Order: sequence, then structure tokens, then C-alpha cells
Amino acid sequence: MPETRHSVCALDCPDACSLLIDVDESGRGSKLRGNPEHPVTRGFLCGKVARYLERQYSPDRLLHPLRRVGGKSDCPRFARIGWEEALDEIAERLHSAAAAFGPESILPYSYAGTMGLLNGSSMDRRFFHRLGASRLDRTICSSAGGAGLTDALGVRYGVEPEQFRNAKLIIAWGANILATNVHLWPFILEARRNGARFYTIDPHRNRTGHLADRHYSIHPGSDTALALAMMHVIIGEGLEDRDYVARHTLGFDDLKARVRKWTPARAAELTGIPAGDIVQLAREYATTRPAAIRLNYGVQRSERGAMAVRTIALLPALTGAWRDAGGGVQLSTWQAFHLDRTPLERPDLQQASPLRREARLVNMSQLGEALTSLNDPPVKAMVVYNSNPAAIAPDQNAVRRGLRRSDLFTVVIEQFQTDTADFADIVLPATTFLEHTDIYFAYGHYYLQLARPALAAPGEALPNTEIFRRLAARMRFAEPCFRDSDEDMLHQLLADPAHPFVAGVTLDQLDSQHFLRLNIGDVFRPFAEGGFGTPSGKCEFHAETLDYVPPLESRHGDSELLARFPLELISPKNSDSMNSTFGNRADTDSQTSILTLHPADAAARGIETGDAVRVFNGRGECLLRAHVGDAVSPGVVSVPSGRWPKRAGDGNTVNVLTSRRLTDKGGGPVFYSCLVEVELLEAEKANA
Ligand SMILES: Nc1nc2c(c(=O)[nH]1)N[C@H]1C(S)=C(S)[C@@H](COP(=O)(O)OP(=O)(O)OC[C@H]3O[C@@H](n4cnc5c(=O)[nH]c(N)nc54)[C@H](O)[C@@H]3O)O[C@H]1N2
Ligand SMILES: Nc1nc2c(c(=O)[nH]1)N[C@H]1C(S)=C(S)[C@@H](COP(=O)(O)OP(=O)(O)OC[C@H]3O[C@@H](n4cnc5c(=O)[nH]c(N)nc54)[C@H](O)[C@@H]3O)O[C@H]1N2
Ligand code: SF4
Ligand SMILES: [Mo]
Repeated sequence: MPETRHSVCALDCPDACSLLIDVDESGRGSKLRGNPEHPVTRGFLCGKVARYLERQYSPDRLLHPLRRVGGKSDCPRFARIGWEEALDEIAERLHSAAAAFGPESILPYSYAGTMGLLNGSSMDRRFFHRLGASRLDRTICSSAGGAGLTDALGVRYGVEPEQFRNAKLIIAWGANILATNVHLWPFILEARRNGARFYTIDPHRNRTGHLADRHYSIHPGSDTALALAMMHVIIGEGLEDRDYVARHTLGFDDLKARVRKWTPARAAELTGIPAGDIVQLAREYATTRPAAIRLNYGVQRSERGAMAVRTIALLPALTGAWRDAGGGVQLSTWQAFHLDRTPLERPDLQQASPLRREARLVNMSQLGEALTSLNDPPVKAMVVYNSNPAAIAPDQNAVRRGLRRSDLFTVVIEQFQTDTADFADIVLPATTFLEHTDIYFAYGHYYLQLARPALAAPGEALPNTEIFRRLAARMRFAEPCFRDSDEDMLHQLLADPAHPFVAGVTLDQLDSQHFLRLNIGDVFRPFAEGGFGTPSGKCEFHAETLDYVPPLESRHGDSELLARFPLELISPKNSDSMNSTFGNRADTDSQTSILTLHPADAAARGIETGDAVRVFNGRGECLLRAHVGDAVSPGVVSVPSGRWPKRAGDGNTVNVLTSRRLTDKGGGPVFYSCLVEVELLEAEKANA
């Protein structure tokens, strides 16, 4: 009889599914499924994780420490070494980099390969803080949107997923729900069965858009103009909720004056959405209750992404949508998990480092620049874990130039031999979330979760926590916190949860119940009675700073650039991977190798579906297959992201095209403000 164990999906996904895994007598996992008892993730898994055991037991798992044989420009070759040897060499190289160039010449590089707090941000942070290493500004995903949401609401949480079932109008705004947030979908279906309308606002009509009652095809990076024009209509027609505005907002009169010039006609020109549709959408939004906006991170990967999120997030305060269960906006729920993480991360250890101060901050979205042109000191050693920058960071050619430096010592802690691992001097094998203990917040629901190891680790793979614990011992860090076990750290995190949302949460409870609802009441209406996280406690419009400027790389941007590269490229998530995490699977390639372009743009270039095309701009080029279709508007091309460069014929992915420029706020990458040109590949022309 197989035994059923509990786990939690650790991938960087808003849903944070509660999992059940059947384990046979030999300890082998035989079936992975959703836990039917979890109120949000309700017993089903997305397609990619339903097959996670393939990854778990893949013959390609990294099982032993490896040392590079040969140079960084050569074909990557590695030889197996022991843990002791690997740790000694790393400690020695980190010591010598710190001695010669100062500890800030060492750079950690990590993101959300696992969302577990222990393996994502505990012993690793302690280690780098004590070392005095550069701090990494973790901007690659959501920092622009986080800044925009904070400007609007003062906190980063919103409508709970369960309440979407009560909505009568649901707008997926830059949110590909079926691909990236599939556990919200049943709540949307329930709402629709009860008469709700479901609209999408997106430059790409993907599967979610195809299933919508209406799809608004918007030009990339122009959402702020749409939101301002909606405000123009709402206020112009007196559809705002006067009572809510009076009691819970600040600056309405200025806002009214500000949006007067934002006519639907003006927004139509910038967004590509007809003025009549904008008027209709604004009226419906203001007069339908409850009205929920699922805003996702797609809108904030453009040059003024923070402003876009901020402006959209102001809408429900104007219409009073926050009053209703199922009314408001949700971008993230993360900040409701009010557990203090400083005991895990111990930033105070920086004072015990040779620097005796806070170390410099390096923006992860400009890794290429950091590795090729940073001085005082240059980066001489890098430790990568929970991330695959050679595939996912913008300006891929610059990133690779940096990773190829023969004087850069690189450690990569990984489950698989990624493109990043190919540049490593030392590769260390990491466990998966099924093999280690961890605790999980979520960014798409309000349940705190704990998972214990369900399976034994293969070969010599170790959890990140243990790897940094052993490295700390090698570096002779004397502080007792470097000997804390994972269990100790869990106790430290849960020592005295003070905030009402988490008050009384204990490790025992988490161990026995697996998931715990935060103390937010049965029905969470976060701002029904105001209570915003702003200094005034009100939703502050600050109209004087609300404005829209088109991205430099867009159809209304730099005309010289546009003349050479006339197409706007977006590279959203593919539906069958998790960023590059499943990029080693052939079915990921079948999505990430395809460029969708509009029939008019295709005809002008003599391109047909199935043709090989060259996509290029001033930063690089990559070869893809064309798919001609009207899921995108003229002037827009779309390529799903997440490809492994080494699986592409030319070794390049869309990220050779994306720029190192940063967003208006939050220092985020501008993946979706990217001008390119597309042409039929010469060979295909010759064949024609
Ligand atoms: N299957 C799958 N699921 C995932 C991931 C994955 O890689 N694959 N990644 C996870 C991660 S890391 C994240 S951050 C989340 C992200 O989840 P989402 O934010 O939902 O995903 P994105 O694909 O980044 O963007 C969402 C949508 O925004 C659209 N979009 C692009 N530019 C614009 C614009 O200017 N305006 C508007 N209105 N829409 C725009 C895209 O076409 C896309 O349909 O998903 C998580 N879930
Ligand atoms: N063009 C384009 N580029 C993008 C995006 C886009 O939309 N378009 N999206 C961006 C976004 S939103 C994000 S979040 C980033 C994501 O970029 P990354 O954070 O780099 O995410 P992944 O590509 O999933 O790589 C995570 C790696 O962590 C490893 N890993 C998983 N668990 C563990 C563990 O416990 N220990 C260790 N040591 N390793 C582990 C996995 O094997 C995997 O290789 O990509 C960004 N890049
Ligand atoms: S990737 Fe997301 S939807 Fe899929 S199992 Fe993990 S948490 Fe659930
Ligand atoms: Mo992300």
C-alpha cells in the first residue's frame, strides 16, 4: 500500500498548490496530485506539475558536485568531485576574492526557483551578510508592480481568490489566468455561471482571451492611458462612489482636474482600443457590482510599468468596488503574510563582516552590466542558486559575455545542468521541494503552508540551507546562527507572530494541518472600510504625478529606433513551463520557438506560418518559426519566454533582444518594451 504524504508546490506561481504524493514501500513517489482539501487549489494541478515526477526522477538530475575541466569559452566539460573538495575550493576562492578585492567583489544571484523561505532566503542570506558580499536587488519579476501597488494602496494585497466567485464583472488585466494562475479559473467559471462577464485586456489574445466575453487588444505598455481615460469617463459622468471617495480617499478634486484631458479619443490613439469601447468599459466597470480586476505582472514589464499598476489599482477606490466581497483588485497577496523575516536573514550580520556596514546593492536585472563593467570593486566571484540567469535575464549577450570571463569564479547550485551551470567553475547538486523542509507564503491566496520531505534526495544532492551551513563552517564563521538547523529557523520565524493576520500561528499547527488560513475573517474585504497602508490610511490619488508617457521602445516612442525596428515584441510566460524551469523538456521548445505575428506584418515580409525567421534588433538576433495569426494586432509580435538557449539551434533566445533599461520605479526589467524587426531567413528565401 502506498503511503500518502503532504507537500506544497514550491514553484514561482501565485497558486502555491497543496499537494499529495503517494510513496510506495521502497520510498519512491508514484503519484503526485492536488490536495482536494485546500480551499483555493482544490485538488487539481496544472499540466506542468502533474508531470513533476518526470523531473524528480529524470536521469539528467545533478547528483554530485562537479568541477569545470577546460575554459569558459570551450564546450562545457565537468569532472565529478567530492563535497569536501568542492566546499574547500569554494571557501578558498571566496577568501581570496575578498582579500584581494574586498568582500563586495562577491555576488549572490538568486530568485524564486523555490518559493520556500528556508531554501530561498535564510541561511544563504546570513552567509552573504556575514561575508560582506554585495547585496542583490531582486527586481527581475515584480518590483515595478510592487512599487506601483504600494503607491496606490500602501500595501501589497487585495481581493481574495475565493471571492471572485461573487463578482459580476471580472477583468483579467495583463493576466493570462489559464496559463499562470489556473486555480483562479474555477472561481471565475462559478461567477460566470451566476451571470458575471469576463473581459481580458492584453496585447496577445491567448487561451484566456479566447475564452473571454470580450477581449480588448491593447498596445504594449499603454495601460496607463487606458486607466486614465476610464477615470475620465467615470468622473465625467459622475459614476464615482462619492461616499467612498469622501471617506476613504485623498485628492479627488485634483484627480478630476487631472483626468479631464485624458479623453477616450486620446487614449484610443495610444492604446489601439476604440474610444467607444473605452467609454463602454468604463461605464460597465463603474456600474457593475461587485467588480474584480485580476491584475497580473504582464502590465509592469514595460518602461513605465509601476505607473501602470498604480493607476489601475486606483480604480476600485474611485468606484467604491472595495466595499463588496469580490470587488477590488488583486495583483499579489504576499504582504498579508506578516511574519518577520529578519530572524531568518539576519541583515545585522553585515556589521560583523569586514565591511562593518551595509554592502552595495547590485540590480539583478542588469547582470550583464554588473559582470562586464562594474568597478570598485569588480565582481570576481558569483554564487547562483534558485535562478537561471543565462536564460531568463535581459540582454542575454551581455550576460554571457560576463559569465564567460575567465577571471570570474562562478558557483551554480542546481538540480539540472542549465545554461548558467554550463558557465560554472563548480556545480553543486540541489534537492527539490519534495526532498526538503520548507515554509511557504503565497502570492495568489491567503494560506500559509509547511512541507516536510516526502522523498529521499538522490545521489549527494543537498538543500540550499545545508549547503550554506557547510560553507559557513568552511569560512569559519563563529556566530552560533550558522549552526541553526532548519527546525531552529522555523522556530525563529514563528517565535512570536505579532500581527493579527498571523497571531497564534504555531509550527505544530502547520505540521498537523499543512495549510493555515491567515486571520482575515471568513470573507476578506481588505479595504471595505478604508484602512489603506498609506501614511493617511486613505487611498491617495496624488494626481499631480499621474501621467502617461509611451515607452521609448514602442510605436509611439523613439522614431529613429522605430524606423529600424518597427515591431513591438512581448515575451510572456509559456503555458507549459515555469520560466526556464522545465526548459529541458521538448514540449517547452514547441512553444518557445514560435513567434506570432499579424497577417499584415507577415505579408509585408513574405512570411508564412512555419517559415524560419530571424528576429533582431541592435542587441542581438534569434531564429524562430513564424506563426501567422490575428491573436496579436498589427505591429505586435509575441514569443513565449522560458527557452533554454542551448536547446535553440542558434543558441539564442528572445532575451538576446530584451534590454537592460529599467522601469520607472522599482528598478525592474522592461522585457515587454522591446522593438525588433523580423525577416524571412535567407535560406527560406532561396528555397522559395
Ligand atoms: N505556465 C506558467 N505559469 C507561470 C509562469 C510561467 O513561466 N509559466 N511564471 C510565473 C511567474 S514567475 C510569474 S511572475 C507569473 C506571471 O503571470 P502573468 O503576469 O499572468 O504572466 P505574463 O506572461 O508575465 O503576463 C501576463 C499577460 O500580460 C500580457 N501583456 C504583456 N504586455 C502587456 C501590456 O503592456 N499590457 C497588458 N495589459 N498586458 C500585457 C501578456 O501577453 C500575458 O498574457 O506567472 C507565474 N506562473
Ligand atoms: N523574456 C522574458 N524573460 C523573463 C520573463 C518574461 O516574461 N520574459 N519573466 C521574468 C520573470 S517574471 C521571472 S520571475 C524570471 C524567473 O527566472 P528564474 O528565477 O531564473 O526562474 P527559472 O527560470 O524558473 O529558474 C529557476 C532555477 O532554480 C532551480 N531550482 C529550483 N528549486 C531549487 C532549489 O531548491 N535549490 C536550488 N539551488 N535551485 C533550485 C531550477 O532548477 C531552475 O533552474 O524570469 C524573467 N525572465
Ligand atoms: S505551478 Fe502553480 S498551478 Fe502548477 S502545481 Fe505549482 S502552484 Fe499549482
Ligand atoms: Mo516572475
